[in-house]
Formats: sequence, structure tokens, C-alpha cells
Amino acid sequence: MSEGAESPSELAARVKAGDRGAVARALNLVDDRRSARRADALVLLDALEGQGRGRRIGLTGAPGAGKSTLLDALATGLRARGRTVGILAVDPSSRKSGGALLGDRFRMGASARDAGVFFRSLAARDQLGGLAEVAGASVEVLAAAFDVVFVETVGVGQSEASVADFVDTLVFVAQPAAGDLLQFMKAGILEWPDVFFVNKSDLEGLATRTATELRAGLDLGRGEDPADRPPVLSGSARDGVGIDALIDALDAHHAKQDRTGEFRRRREAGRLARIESALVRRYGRFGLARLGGRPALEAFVAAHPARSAEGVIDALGARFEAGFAAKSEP
Ligand SMILES: Nc1nc2c(ncn2[C@@H]2O[C@H](COP(=O)(O)OP(=O)(O)OP(=O)(O)O)[C@@H](O)[C@H]2O)c(=O)[nH]1
Ligand SMILES: [Mg+2]
Repeated sequence: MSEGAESPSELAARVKAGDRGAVARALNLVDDRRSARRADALVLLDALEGQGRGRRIGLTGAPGAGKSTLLDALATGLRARGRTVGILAVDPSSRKSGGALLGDRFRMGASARDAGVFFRSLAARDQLGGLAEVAGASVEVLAAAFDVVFVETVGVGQSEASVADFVDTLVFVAQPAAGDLLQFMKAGILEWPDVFFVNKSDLEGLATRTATELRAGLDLGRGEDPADRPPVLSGSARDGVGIDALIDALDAHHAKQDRTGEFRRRREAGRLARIESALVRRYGRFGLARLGGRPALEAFVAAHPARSAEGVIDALGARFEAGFAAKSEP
């Protein structure tokens, strides 16, 4: 069927049914900059809003830490448990490391040929901000179709903040011997992640030492009850060691989030943060203030619970532009 013949609500229904072709078309649609397609994209995203059954998990870590290799192993492990997997690789710079683009290692992996695993890469954008918006929308599409959605990004410190806005769980993949405690602290690595995975445990001794440093840092820095501190696991993505324990830790984190209500809180805070940063990117802090600032934003979001983040961004943007045009008329 040609794209033109398919309405956005038909497309949404097919995405929800897990149709891979529909998922690919939906991802193209939300990544389409042409304004004629934008209206369709918003109908699609509104139709998918709140429907996503998929848990969203961010995987971040230095270039070459083994994120893509780990994704391949995780996808294989999750498929063995009967779950479908969607993967989004977000590469702001399209940089090459170790001869492979972000996600390329995954593409060569065993799980990439499995029909229950879907992979998409977002690379080489004009600006980081636009990338974050497309990534947020892409995650919504994938989460409507698959049981578990992973987002792979390179990041040390600050850049994780924006990934954290559209995932439920953040995993930091540590390179063994990547640094000592002081370096982890300086990079802000200890603050965000929900789960730490020290990879390449097959390299004798190095992974154990890094895991010890990370645990020591978490003991110092994160004041919670020791039982609530993020787990520090280690294993070998290459050899498939420690993968089951990592999947169990992710499930345990999700179960805990459901129990405590943290799941809803984080989803709502993430949605609000995505909307706010998109508006600031478009109109600046001043523009957001003219819209009534954060309180007006929160009120608008609360009044439109069924709208997608993108729908809210466009609606508020239109309001801003209309108000501005009216005021600047002579
Ligand atoms: N020894 C060892 N090597 C590994 C392991 N996991 C990954 N590697 C290797 O580490 C290199 C980088 O792996 P990738 O999975 O591409 O790492 P990445 O974090 O996705 O890298 P970027 O996407 O470029 O940031 C490759 O040569 C992998 O084969 C492991 O558990 N043990
Ligand atoms: Mg990679």
C-alpha cells in the first residue's frame, strides 16, 4: 500500500499491532520535516499517546564501551523470554569509533535477523535539539509496537539528561578501567543511572576494579537506603556473560517503579521536560516566559492529558506565534 493511501489512524492501529512495515513508515513520518506531513505525524502521535506498553530503557556510555554489543545480547536474552524488542540508536555527531557507527555493531549481531527485534538509527542531524525531538517521538512509536524499547546514546555526564527525559530506566555501560572514582564523580556519571553494567569482564581484573570504584562512589554520593542504591553489575556482552542478571535487574527496577509510583512520576516529569526544552529551543527562555512560563505549561499539559508531547509543543508554539503576530501588528 502506498503511504498516501494510509490514514495516520490506520497507521497507528498497525503500529500497535506490531506490524514492522507500519513501524518503519511511522518512524519516517515523525522524522519528516515537511509541514504537510507534520499534521499527519501529530495525528499519529496523539493516537499512540498513552498506548505504549513498551518499557523504555536508555543505554549510555563512552564510545566503544560495548553498548551495541550489549544490546545485541540483551535482545537475544529478551527474545528467549518471549519479549519483542525495539532499538533506537541516537548519534548526535555520526562520529566513528572503532570503525563502526553507533549501532552498527548491533546490526551485525545475531538478534538483528530476528523478526521480533526492530532496529532504527538516527544520525547526523543539523542540531542536537531537533534530534532530541525526533528521538522522543520515535521512542513513542517503538513503545507502541514492542515490549521493550532501548535507546543507545553516547554520553558522559550532561548529555544523559535529555535521554533521561524519555526513558524509564537509564543504564550506564562502563568501560573497564575507564577511570577512578574521582573521574566518575567529575563526569557526573554517578548521578543519573538506575543500573550500572561494567562490561568486558573477560578482561581479567579490570572490570572488578571498576565495579568496586563505582560502588564506593555510590555509597558516598547517593544517600538512599543501601538497598535502594542502583545495582552495579558486570559481565561480558561479547561472551553473553551477566546478561540474564542484567535483564533481571531491569525487571526489578520496573517492578519497583510500579510499586512506588515512580513510574508515573518519571513519565510525567519526562514529558514535561521534553515539551519545555522543545519550546525553549524554538522560542528561547524569553518566549517560554511570554507563554506564561512553567506554570502555564504545566496547566496546559494537565488540561490535555490525551495529547502527545509533540501535539502540545505545536499547540503552544502556534499560540505563541499567534500572540506575537497580534502584538507586533502596527
Ligand atoms: N573483550 C570484550 N570486548 C567487547 C565486549 N563487548 C564489546 N566489545 C568490543 O568493544 C568494541 C566496541 O563495541 P561496541 O558494541 O561497538 O561499543 P559501543 O559502546 O556501541 O560503541 P559506539 O557505538 O561506537 O559508542 C568492539 O570491538 C566490541 O567487539 C566484551 O564484553 N568484551
Ligand atoms: Mg554502538
